[in-house]
Amino acid sequence: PPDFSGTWNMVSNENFDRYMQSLGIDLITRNLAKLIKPQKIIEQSGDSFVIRTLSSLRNYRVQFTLGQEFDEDTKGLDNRKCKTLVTLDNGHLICVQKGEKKNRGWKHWINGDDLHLELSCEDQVCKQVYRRV
Ligand code: RET
Repeated sequence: PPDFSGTWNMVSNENFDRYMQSLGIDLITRNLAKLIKPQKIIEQSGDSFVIRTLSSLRNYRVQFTLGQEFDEDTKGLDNRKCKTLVTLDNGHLICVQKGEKKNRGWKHWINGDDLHLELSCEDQVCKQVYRRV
């Protein structure tokens, strides 16, 4: 199984604005968020993960254990509550965020030195790539 641990810097970000729009994030925040390249810091030990998304604008931290649903508060993003479940399937870390927004979640996988992240909400998919530092 892949080891997601490490520090990763964003190298590309497709359709982020429309993804943020689907979450109802305001225009000012979206315009600032589009300009930044966040860093991901992932700590994985066995089935437990801490993922930090760091940026000059805002930081976001999520902690979970594979297969254990938890209450996620997307504080600082769209400020919603979700019932969140992350599983590992064929090297893909798959997250489902049940709540007010349909079809919400994300997928992480590694390809060489690249960490891929696909973020979904309603009919929008944002594709991000991060490179290992
Ligand atoms: C930023 C800047 C402020 C506005 C928004 C942001 C989006 C953060 C996202 C984080 C996703 C985190 C994940 C964690 C687990 O892997 C960059 C903080 C909206 C979408 C998927």
